[in-house]
Amino acid sequence: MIDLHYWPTPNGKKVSILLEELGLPYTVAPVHIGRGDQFSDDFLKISPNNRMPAIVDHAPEGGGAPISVFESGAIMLYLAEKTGRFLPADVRGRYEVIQWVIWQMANQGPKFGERGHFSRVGPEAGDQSYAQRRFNDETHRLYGVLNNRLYDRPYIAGDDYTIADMIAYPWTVGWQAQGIDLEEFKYFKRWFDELSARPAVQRGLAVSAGPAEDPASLSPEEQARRRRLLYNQRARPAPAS
Ligand SMILES: N[C@@H](CCC(=O)N[C@@H](CS)C(=O)NCC(=O)O)C(=O)O
Repeated sequence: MIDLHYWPTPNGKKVSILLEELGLPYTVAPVHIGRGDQFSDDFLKISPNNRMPAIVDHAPEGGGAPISVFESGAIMLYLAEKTGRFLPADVRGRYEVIQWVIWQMANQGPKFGERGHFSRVGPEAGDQSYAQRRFNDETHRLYGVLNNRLYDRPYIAGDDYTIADMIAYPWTVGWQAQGIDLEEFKYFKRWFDELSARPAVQRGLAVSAGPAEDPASLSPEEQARRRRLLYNQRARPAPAS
């Protein structure tokens, strides 16, 4: 059995989609990031960067103690290796996939994430126009990278659907809010429509972490507390020796 430490964001949904595609049994352990669950001592033991997703595999290959993995790219690789699926075994095919998994982790995820951040910050943070333009442009550029990649192959790593597709897809579900015109990226759109129609992708996207909360129901004080918690993080002190 696998514990999925999860909150329903694009990074969390990468892993729920893969688990659904694999048909592996898992239980969801909610990490309510607005309330600050990611800072609990127990969670930091498995995810020292105070970010979800993370997994704990209670039945790892070869037996022994449970294995925990944080960082969604590492989790995708771990689950693909464990099951021998969605990651080719030959060196060429394998590194086609791995380089796109790392592309997602180093480019698409962070840049799209910062685009979202700078589009949300309020006027109290001052003029954000430079940062907004920078990350809107990067987002547009990265859609172009995907579109050009998908021009002459059905999936990101080639002929087969792999974890490279599953890791990039959830960040594109918000294309409209990201200011993207799908007519400009028709090869991307073909891929996006195909993945969106997969039942396991739909199940993975729908995985919840409990009843949805209406942000408007939060008091202004609670909203401000949550913004500080998420937007003003600084180093945690090391334990005393
Ligand atoms: N590179 C990480 C990013 C994970 C990440 O940024 N998770 C966010 C939610 S999407 C989080 O846990 N945020 C909590 C916080 O900012 O304290 C991964 O891909 O796993």
